[in-house]
Amino acid sequence: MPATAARPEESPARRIAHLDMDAFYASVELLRYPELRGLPVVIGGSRAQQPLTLADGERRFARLRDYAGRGVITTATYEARALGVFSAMGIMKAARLAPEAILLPVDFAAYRHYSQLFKAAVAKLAPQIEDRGIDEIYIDLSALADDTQMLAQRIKDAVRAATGLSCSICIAANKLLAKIGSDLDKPDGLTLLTADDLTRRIWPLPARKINGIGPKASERLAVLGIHSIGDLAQADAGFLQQHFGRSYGRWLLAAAHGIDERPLSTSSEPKSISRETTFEHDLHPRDDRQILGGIFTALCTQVADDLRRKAYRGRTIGIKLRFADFQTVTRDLTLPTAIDDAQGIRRAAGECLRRVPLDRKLRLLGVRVSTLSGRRAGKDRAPPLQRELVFTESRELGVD
Ligand code: TTP
Ligand code: MG
Ligand code: MG
Repeated sequence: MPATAARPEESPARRIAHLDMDAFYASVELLRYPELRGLPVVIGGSRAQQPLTLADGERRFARLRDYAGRGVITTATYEARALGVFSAMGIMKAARLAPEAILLPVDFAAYRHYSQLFKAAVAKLAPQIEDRGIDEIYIDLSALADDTQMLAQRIKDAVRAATGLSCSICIAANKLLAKIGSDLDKPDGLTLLTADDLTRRIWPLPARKINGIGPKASERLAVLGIHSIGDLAQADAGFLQQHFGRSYGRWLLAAAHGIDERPLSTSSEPKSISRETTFEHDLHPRDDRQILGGIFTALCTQVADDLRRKAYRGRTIGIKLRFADFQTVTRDLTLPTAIDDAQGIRRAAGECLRRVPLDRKLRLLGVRVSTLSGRRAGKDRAPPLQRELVFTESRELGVD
């Protein structure tokens, strides 16, 4: 075991919570359509899947079996997951597994609203928060006096009171363990992990449950006979460093032993803001020039709106193209001054576009603005780079 293993006993124990909303987008939709509670529901459609309200007030919902297109599922209720339907699965594939499941369109504005509500509710109880995206946060509870279980319950109650939604929370000694733990008793989980739980609850889990071991690393570990976190913890330090490099090899072993000294990063400045869309049908830059032009302009407008809503300007404007064969190309350019207007973004993105040979069909188009500076503070210096905000949508187009 690495020498740092004894540290947690020496330093005053930290209490770090990870909170993650349950089936977030789907749960927000159920607030709006309570008659769908208990049913398999999938979120991922576009406007075409908007429920119809009949003359008698009854609502008619789209079913997965009626879907035709290339949209992807953002999330599904636990009832739909029981049928094998999960995030990132194609809707057509999901339709074969759960043809009767309800399909609802994505409504980012609503999810952002509830995201703000739950974060504000937690901040009132515990202000040390690291924002990890739309439905999750870390909370540092170390400075608070109360009993850990009571704090966790109070936070869950506050989230429910503010939003009507359930979340899962884990309190552990650090971010790494809290993140793994919040998934252990989902949905509506309240998990406390102590030092004893490492071997009992963490080691039996697959190595990929560690945030930072992605699909590639977990595949390489599996080839080496390392499947569980426990396997990883028992591995030889030199062997891991030989296969994964010094720094990642060391980190892997420390992570498997539940060691993580990272503090919370409490400022939540995004490093880029982008919008991208996968077309319902591949589009050719020549034959579908007008449609593509419209989509391109709309993406620029959306990014400009996102920038202004979040009070940022950006100097680097980039584009992303994915061709029908999945080859992905990006181009960007950096302007002398930061901008947040749709026209300026469209002009710069158009420049980038001219640097890509457009001779094949496209399946995705994206626009990104980075090198951000806070507009509100009037500073022209880029804030610390921490995370990316990407709004992905699947768009239905009336073309064959
Ligand atoms: P998650 O927290 O990963 O999932 P979840 O909240 O739906 O379900 P769980 O109870 O397991 O936490 O993601 C939060 C939201 O982010 C999710 O509701 C939809 C969106 N999302 C996508 O759009 N695409 C994805 O591939 C994933 C994983 C999530
Ligand atoms: Mg979640
Ligand atoms: Mg999440």
